[in-house]
Amino acid sequence: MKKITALFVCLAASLLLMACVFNSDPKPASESFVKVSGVKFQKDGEPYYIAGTNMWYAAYLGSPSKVGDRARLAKELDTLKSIGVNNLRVLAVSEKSDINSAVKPATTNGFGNYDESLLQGLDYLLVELAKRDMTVVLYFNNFWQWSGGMTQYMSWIEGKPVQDPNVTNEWEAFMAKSASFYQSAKAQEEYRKTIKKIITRVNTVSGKAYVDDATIMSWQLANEPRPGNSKTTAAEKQIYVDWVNNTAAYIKSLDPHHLVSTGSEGLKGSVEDEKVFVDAHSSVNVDYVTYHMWIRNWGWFNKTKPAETWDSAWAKAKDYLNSHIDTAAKLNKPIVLEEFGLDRDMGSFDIKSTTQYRDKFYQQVFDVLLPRMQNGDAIAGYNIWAWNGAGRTTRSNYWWQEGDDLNGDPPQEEQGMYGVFDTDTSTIAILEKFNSQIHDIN
Ligand code: IFL
Repeated sequence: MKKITALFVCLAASLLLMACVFNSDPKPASESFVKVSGVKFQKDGEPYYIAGTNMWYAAYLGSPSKVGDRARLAKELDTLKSIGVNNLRVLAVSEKSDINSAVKPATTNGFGNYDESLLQGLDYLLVELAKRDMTVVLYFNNFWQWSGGMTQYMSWIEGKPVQDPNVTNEWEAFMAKSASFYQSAKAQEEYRKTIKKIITRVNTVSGKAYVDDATIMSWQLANEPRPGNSKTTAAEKQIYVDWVNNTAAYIKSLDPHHLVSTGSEGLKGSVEDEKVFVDAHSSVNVDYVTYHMWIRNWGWFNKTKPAETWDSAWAKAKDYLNSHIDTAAKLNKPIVLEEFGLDRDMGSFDIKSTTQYRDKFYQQVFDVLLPRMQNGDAIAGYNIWAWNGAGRTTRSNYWWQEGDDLNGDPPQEEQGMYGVFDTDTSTIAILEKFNSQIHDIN
């Protein structure tokens, strides 16, 4: 009898094993990841164009803690999905900072001290994006101060407070401090620990390992990393390029299937040195090229003299748009215009103010990108900066304070400056039309 029971148990175990083998998904986990094919993206073997927005705070909304707002997150994602948006660019981690220009709370409260509820917000976001067949670009750091970023790393290491450039107006000194991050062995060690922490995470909502999650389109080194300020030396430029290449290689060593990108603004974020931009996007570990375009921040357009400055600003913008696509073609990689935006008319932050120049700007940008996409050129998508959606401010001075709605305009800028509200119907109509046009390209 014992023998018969043992035989039966053995048979049942074998059948179970066979069932497991035959039922297991034969596709490798990376099958539906966004991939690069020449100068284009593909997903599930089909062309994949990025029709996206920046929403740096999306993982915050997913948090189960009081900073989160899961109902708002669902509403924002539904609205974005309904107008054809298929990609978000999102901040993965923030660093706790005391300055007014930085978001609070933060993911990292000191080296190795993570706020698990914000990480769970990222878990939740990934699941909500997957439900809507959307993808996400996740950046690990920030050259600017609004999320703590590189200067906060240096502040922890040196034990000195961050000098907020919104207060000091010393942007050159700020950029030099931010760029000192690349040269600090301790900063690099801690940065890599954070990268590893995120990449090796297992989603607490879905149980899926991040490395297996096709919702993640790309890991990104940082938001707008620059080699330094206007006085950057040749040696510092090389340090920056080495940092890009070494970090990208490190990410690939942890996760060979996901794409890796820099978060660079292009020539303007490369101390206007074409070689720096090209060298920072040449490595096999950097899968595609990124660029940003800020016609008012860069002094090409004057928001209080729109009619007088528009034509010359647009001439520069058109050249910037096209020349970067040509550079990407030479590198034989896709390029994404992953940030651009313009103020509401006359620089108003009021949600009720008009957006004629912003609409004109978006439309003209899209009129440049669409034929180049249709022509098979290297431009593979865009993300506007940024989506405010249902976020609102009640502050008469428009500055964010802890506990306020989170908006696409980060705390270092007035709420309503560049963000698109869900009531901006003329702008949204332009986005919706362009998204449908690019989804028709194959
Ligand atoms: O908010 C800014 C953000 O830090 C960025 N680039 C420009 C945005 C608007 O000034 O990454």
